[in-house]
Amino acid sequence: MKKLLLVLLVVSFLLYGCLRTPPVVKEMVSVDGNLSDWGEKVKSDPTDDSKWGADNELLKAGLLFDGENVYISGEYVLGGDGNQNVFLALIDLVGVSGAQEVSYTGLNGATREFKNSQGDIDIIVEVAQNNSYKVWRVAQDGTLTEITDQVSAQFGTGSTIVELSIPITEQVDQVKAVFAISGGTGGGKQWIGDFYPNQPDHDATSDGGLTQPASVVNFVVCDSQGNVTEEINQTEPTPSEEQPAPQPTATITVDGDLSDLGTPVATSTNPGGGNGADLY
Ligand SMILES: [Ca+2]
Ligand SMILES: [Ca+2]
Ligand SMILES: [Ca+2]
Ligand SMILES: [Ca+2]
Repeated sequence: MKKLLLVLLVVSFLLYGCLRTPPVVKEMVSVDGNLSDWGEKVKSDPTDDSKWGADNELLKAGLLFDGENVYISGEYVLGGDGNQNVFLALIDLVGVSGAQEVSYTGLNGATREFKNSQGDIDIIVEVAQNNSYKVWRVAQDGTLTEITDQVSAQFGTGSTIVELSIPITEQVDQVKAVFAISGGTGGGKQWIGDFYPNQPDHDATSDGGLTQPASVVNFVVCDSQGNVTEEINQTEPTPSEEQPAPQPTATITVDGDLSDLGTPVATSTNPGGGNGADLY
C-alpha cells in the first residue's frame, strides 16, 4: 500500500511538471545603460540612413520580453537644440487590444500620429535628447495613460543609449515593436528621421514626411522565451498617388488623315502579306 501511494505521488509530481506552463526567462538583461548583455538581440540600423542626417540617426534598437517585462533599448543621436525629436518605440502586445491609431501630445510638446493596421499600439515609449522619458499605455479608444513611474530606465554614455523595462500584467505570448527617431506633425505629415525596422514608404520619401497618421508595417517580434525575429509585411514602397497625370491625348478626327494619330502610326513592314505577323 505504501508503495502504491509512493508511485501515485511520483506520478502526480511528474504530471504536474509536464502540465504547468514552462517558466519564463527572468531577467534576461539588466537595466544598467549597457547593452552588451543584449548580445545579438539588439539590432543594428544603418549609420547613414536617417532622412535628417547624422545628428538624428537611429543606430541600434532592441526589444525583449520575458513574460512579465518588456525591455526596450536604443542607441541613437538626437540633434539640434530645442528640436521636437525623440527616440520612439510603438509596442503591440499581441492578444491585447490597444488602438490601431494614436494621436497624442508627446515630449517636447509635439503632436504625433501613428497607425498600426497590422495590429495595434498598446504602449508608447518616448525619450528626448535630455534623457527625459515618458511611457504610456494606450486603451482601445486611443486614450493614453502615463505609466512612467512603473518603468525602470538607465542611460549610457557616448551616443545616447537607453535601456528600460516596462512591467506587463496581462498574459501575453508575443510582443512586437517598431522604433523611430520621430519629430512631430506639421503640414499634414508625421515627420520621421529614421525607422527600425525600415518602412519602405518612409524610405521612398526625400524628407521623412509621411501622410499622418504615419503607417507602420514592419516590426521586431519577441516571444516570452526571448526569441527575437522580424515581421516584414512590406518590402517595396506603396505606389505613389502623386504620379504626374498622363498628358491629355489630342482629339482624333475620323477624316482619313492619320496625321492626328501622332507616332507611332502602324505601318506594315510586310505590305505583301505572307507569314510576317503584324503585331499592331
Ligand atoms: Ca544592460
Ligand atoms: Ca539609422
Ligand atoms: Ca495589441
Ligand atoms: Ca533605419
